[in-house]
Amino acid sequence: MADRRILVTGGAGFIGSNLVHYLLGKAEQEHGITVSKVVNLDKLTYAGNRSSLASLADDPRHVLVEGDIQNSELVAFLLRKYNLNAIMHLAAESHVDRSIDSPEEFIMTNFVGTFKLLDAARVYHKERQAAGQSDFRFLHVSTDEVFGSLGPSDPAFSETTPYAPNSPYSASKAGSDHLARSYVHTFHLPVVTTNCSNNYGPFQFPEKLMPLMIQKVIRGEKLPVYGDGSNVRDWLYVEDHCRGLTLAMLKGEIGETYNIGGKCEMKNIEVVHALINAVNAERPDLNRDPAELITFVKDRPGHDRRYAIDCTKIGRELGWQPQETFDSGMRKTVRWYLDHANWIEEIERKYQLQRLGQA
Ligand code: NAD
Ligand code: TDX
Repeated sequence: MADRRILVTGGAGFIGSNLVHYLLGKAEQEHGITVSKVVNLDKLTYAGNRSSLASLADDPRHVLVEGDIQNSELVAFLLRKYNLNAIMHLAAESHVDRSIDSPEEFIMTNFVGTFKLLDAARVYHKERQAAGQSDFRFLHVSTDEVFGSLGPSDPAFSETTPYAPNSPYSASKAGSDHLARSYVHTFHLPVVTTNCSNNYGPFQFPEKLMPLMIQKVIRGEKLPVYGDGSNVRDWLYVEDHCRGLTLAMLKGEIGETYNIGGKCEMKNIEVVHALINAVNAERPDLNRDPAELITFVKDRPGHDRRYAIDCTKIGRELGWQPQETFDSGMRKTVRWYLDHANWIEEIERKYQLQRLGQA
């Protein structure tokens, strides 16, 4: 159990790359484990970036494989070749606005892809069990969006809140959560599921609220706030999420689900003001004026009003608590984007080439 050999799916994306760095960095000390191999299976869509993993280029414990989770033969090959004993499944199409514009890829990756991965894991786990090895774990990484939208005074989502997904993204994730559950009950696959709130931090593709707004504040561009800006999200610094995922993988009860959240509900407009203030504090020369930049634009169709997470269970049972406050995490994040302009420029260049069909 102490030596973990892990297949991370989607490990070139935002949370996945932070997770790979965490597993091969702080995780060993924080959890008293050895991570001797991380096989990172990623399709390298627009959201996946080799450059987020550049500092691991000479680390023999990390292998990046460009491939699709829907490729069952490839998954089966990797599990056996590297004698892996855990899967941490993050690969997904993750952006709600894209799921409204073109939902099909969300169904294929998030639902069908998760099914293919679960089924490859089922066969592999059975083989290992027959050989006397029973230490396998499948961590299914999901979202708070599966629970739908809260009214202003509704209690936060708990693990027993009924599912009520409202976008093709959240519906595809909800479907994948149900598949994961069914594989525990029907096939005794040792799956643990987590549902987390909005993450922010380094290596996040600049289509999501925080990195998009930070870039625009730096460049002095208009900040498109959907609707009246009063939709509420709960915000969690990505490394806190990675710590929670690792704990759930190592210590979570098979078949259980754990909510992970930042205990930090904020209106979008408050987040945007906080980001402008933080950029101005780091770069007083920019001196951006919120009134000049903030623009209220047409609302997202079906825009969920409020998400809030009750994360008592993971605190009580696994001893997890967020370590960053919104203020400390947000300031680190703003500093990171200011210091890594080259990361943003490189992925913007790659994205433009992909759109032109040249990459
Ligand atoms: P992301 O979009 O930044 O990264 C997704 C990664 O998956 C990319 O590297 C992409 O190339 C890869 N990928 C996509 N399709 C693939 C396929 N078919 N096969 C292999 N790889 C594929 O996403 P993220 O924000 O890092 O989210 C990771 C996971 O965490 C997702 O499952 C998401 O639903 C969940 N989650 C995200 C948040 C958040 O705030 N970002 C919150 C809760 C849960
Ligand atoms: O330009 C914008 N303007 C704006 O007002 C964008 C991109 C977003 N928003 C609003 C919409 C949301 O209320 O900000 C909020 C956050 O938006 P996103 O960053 O797109 O995140 P969200 O839709 O809340 O979903 C995120 O959290 C849960 C992730 O993208 C999901 O993958 C995760 O499951």
